[in-house]
Amino acid sequence: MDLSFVISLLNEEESLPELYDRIVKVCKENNFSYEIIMIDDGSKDNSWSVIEDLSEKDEQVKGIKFKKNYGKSAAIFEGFAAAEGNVVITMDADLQDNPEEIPELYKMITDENFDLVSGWKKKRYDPILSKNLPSKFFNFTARTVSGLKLHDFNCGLKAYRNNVVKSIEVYGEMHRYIPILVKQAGFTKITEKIVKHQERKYGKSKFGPERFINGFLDLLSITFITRFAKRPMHFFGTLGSFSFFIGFMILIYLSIAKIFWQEYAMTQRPLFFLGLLAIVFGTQLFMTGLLADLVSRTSQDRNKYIVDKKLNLPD
Ligand SMILES: Nc1nc2c(ncn2[C@@H]2O[C@H](COP(=O)(O)OP(=O)(O)O)[C@@H](O)[C@H]2O)c(=O)[nH]1
Ligand SMILES: [Mg+2]
Repeated sequence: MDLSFVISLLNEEESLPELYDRIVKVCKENNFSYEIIMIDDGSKDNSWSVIEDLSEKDEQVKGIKFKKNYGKSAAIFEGFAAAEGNVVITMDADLQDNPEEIPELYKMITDENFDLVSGWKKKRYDPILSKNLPSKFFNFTARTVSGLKLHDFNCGLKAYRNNVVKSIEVYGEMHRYIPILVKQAGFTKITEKIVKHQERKYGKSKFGPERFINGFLDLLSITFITRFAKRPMHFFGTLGSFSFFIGFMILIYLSIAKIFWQEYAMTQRPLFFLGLLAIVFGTQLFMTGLLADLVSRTSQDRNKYIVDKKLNLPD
């Protein structure tokens, strides 16, 4: 199969039929074999019955219905698990992304050998204050942290090589940072393509202001987890030992001073408290590292590595 579409949605009953028609039209014109996986994330409207209708009409339409709203990352994760096409395309269901971009994205994966092509809504049709500016800030931070030169990390329209989506775990609100996850999984051919963006035709945006805070915390945790999750002691242990060492040296110095030349009590010197603090703080960091190490030892995927190729061995 050439293409899998993974479409996660929440309350998009009006958009779905048109979205389906346009995707199928593009696929027919280009002779792509396809499947369309729609994940209904606990919609309160008729989205699911629309998906049921579509799937009766066309068996290439596959549906997953969540019992309740788990979030976009969860939906995308399930969609990825089901995707069989050589190229996997994620799209928003609200028709803000153009299905007409698909052939070009497909070609970039198959012919130009990219692992991930991320859309870039260079010209956005969203409110400036509540959307565009915050998103510029996010993308700047994400760029700095990850070293990936992308302008629009969170664009809904993306194309992946199939083994890429099987190698990453999208959870929490990590759908915003999928390119970072892909990079951390060891894929290097990541690029972007300018895509046309449309104004929302039906309904309204489902992401409110809470996404600023969540998005920011997720960025921190993604940076930390991908760098240190498998070896937390390296992070905490280094900091802790350093702090402990400084504190220890300060106290040694104060003791020597007291023994040999200082007349008033050691506790009257502010430096004493700094030394004490540094020792306590260092010990705590060290213990945190030790505990984190114990936790990560028992974690189920402590030995989960992504193997690229094997020779004379079963898969
Ligand atoms: N699975 C899932 N999808 C969602 C959720 N909220 C929004 N979406 C989908 O994500 C896409 C983008 O959402 P939208 O509200 O248009 O966000 P905006 O384009 O950033 O304003 C649409 O296809 C929505 O249906 C959610 O809670 N869960
Ligand atoms: Mg939208």
